[in-house]
Amino acid sequence: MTTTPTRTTEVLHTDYQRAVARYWDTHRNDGVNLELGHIDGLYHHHYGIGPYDPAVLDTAPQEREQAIVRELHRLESAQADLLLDHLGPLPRDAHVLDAGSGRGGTSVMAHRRFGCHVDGVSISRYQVDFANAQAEQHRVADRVRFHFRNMLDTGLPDASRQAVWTNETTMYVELDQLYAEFARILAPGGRYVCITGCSNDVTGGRSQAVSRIDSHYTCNIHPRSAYFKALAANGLVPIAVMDLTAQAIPYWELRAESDLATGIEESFLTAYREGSFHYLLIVADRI
Ligand code: GPP
Ligand code: MG
Repeated sequence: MTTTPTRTTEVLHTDYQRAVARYWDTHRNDGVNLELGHIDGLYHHHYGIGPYDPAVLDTAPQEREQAIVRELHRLESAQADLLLDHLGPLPRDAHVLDAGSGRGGTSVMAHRRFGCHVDGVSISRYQVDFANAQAEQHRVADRVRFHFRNMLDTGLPDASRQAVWTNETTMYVELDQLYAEFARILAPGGRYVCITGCSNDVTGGRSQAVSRIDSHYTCNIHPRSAYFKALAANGLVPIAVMDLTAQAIPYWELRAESDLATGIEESFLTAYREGSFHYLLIVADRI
């Protein structure tokens, strides 16, 4: 069975957290995420990586949009697959945490790949309910469960997780608090995998494009250095770091061609191309 977090403290601690919860509770008819998820029932809240097939842009007009949607979804699932490549191998009896689990797509994929128990936490009740309904739909609800909990304060027992990941969620929290919590719940030798967008300290202060992304999503993108400081301060030792920025650009180029574009595409393209923003994968082990 998956673990039901036992502590009954308040889930939302600050006005900012209440604002973030409200954002995700009210973003229900988000066309881009629902349309992509309808393809195979894996609903993601992260972006894609890798080249797209340029043939989709030459598809006949009546099929072009659906071809783009399929391709965007393939790239988003490829991103989750890359994250999972670094999370495992894991035994079937492993317990893992999806911290900021959204509508649950990466959690279902983790269970499919490893057979492991997955707990996801989100501060959006809507997302938790949606993700649990998906787990039922995929008939994995006995091993994949989602909880209305705060990833800074999960209520999970000490040293109870063999692996933890954050898939584009760390920009909503203080990293020191987050990694203190992960260090507490990870077993010694446990693995943490993060995919994130971060600002480039080398180029100085935050760029306009990064500020636009922050305000679009109500988030606070951290500088690159903040990740490594907070990991080191909490006994999480990096074993791999990949700069995925170049691989992230085609997704945004293709998304800009879609009717589902939300208006934030140009900010990502500008930020990545000018070098003020990186898309990183960080893998660390709990010592
Ligand atoms: C995507 O969510 C991720 C975030 C909102 C966090 C911010 C990520 C950064 C890398 C800065 P989504 O899939 O709900 O966004 P969209 O609706 O735009 O597809
Ligand atoms: Mg999305």
